[in-house]
Amino acid sequence: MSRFDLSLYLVLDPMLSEPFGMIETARRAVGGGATMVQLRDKTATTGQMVETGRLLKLALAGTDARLIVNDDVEAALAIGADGVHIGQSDLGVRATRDRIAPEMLLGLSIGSVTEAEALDPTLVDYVGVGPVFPTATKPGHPPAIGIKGLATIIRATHLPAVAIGGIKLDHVSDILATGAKGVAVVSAICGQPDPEVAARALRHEIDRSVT
Ligand code: TZP
Ligand code: MG
Repeated sequence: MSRFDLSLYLVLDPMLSEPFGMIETARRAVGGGATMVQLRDKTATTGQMVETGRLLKLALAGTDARLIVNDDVEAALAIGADGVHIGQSDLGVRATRDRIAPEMLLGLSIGSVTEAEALDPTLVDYVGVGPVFPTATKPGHPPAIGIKGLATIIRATHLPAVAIGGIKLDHVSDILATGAKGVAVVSAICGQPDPEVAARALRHEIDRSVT
């Protein structure tokens, strides 16, 4: 397998994951075909992130799934995560890259052509592009870019891109047709009656769309 596979990227949400908890949600999602798991908890302390992240790492051991930590570089390092994902308002690409090991992945959220053109592709491994559709999972998000906006932004970057924001099963083929390497989802997996079944359905649709 290549260094990382963006095709089915689970972003964890602690509230939405409550029925199973984040660890079990991730374990089941990976069982269903998720290739990346991002620990994203906007209210957790670094200590809590480390505690959850270490359990996640154990849960994913022996699978090909990569573990990414949102925003908290210190936690990512303590966990021994595979990478960090940051937004436009976080520490900054250069500062983050300087703090992590060279082999660690660095993901950056972008939502416009301007942001795509501004990033240094030698420092970033992949981009998260969105929100494609409006979503209740990220309150106060910037305006949705739509499929057309996604396609335009993807054309403006040479980096592998994963689409995010309001993505459900029905959107997968249109999303992948823009050149996106995958879909990143929260609520399409977290809090679903069975996260493994939900992930497997997405996996099937992804595999059907790329072949
Ligand atoms: N960043 C842009 S949209 C979003 C994040 C973290 C939330 C996506 O959640 P969902 O439930 O897949 O719409
Ligand atoms: Mg952030």
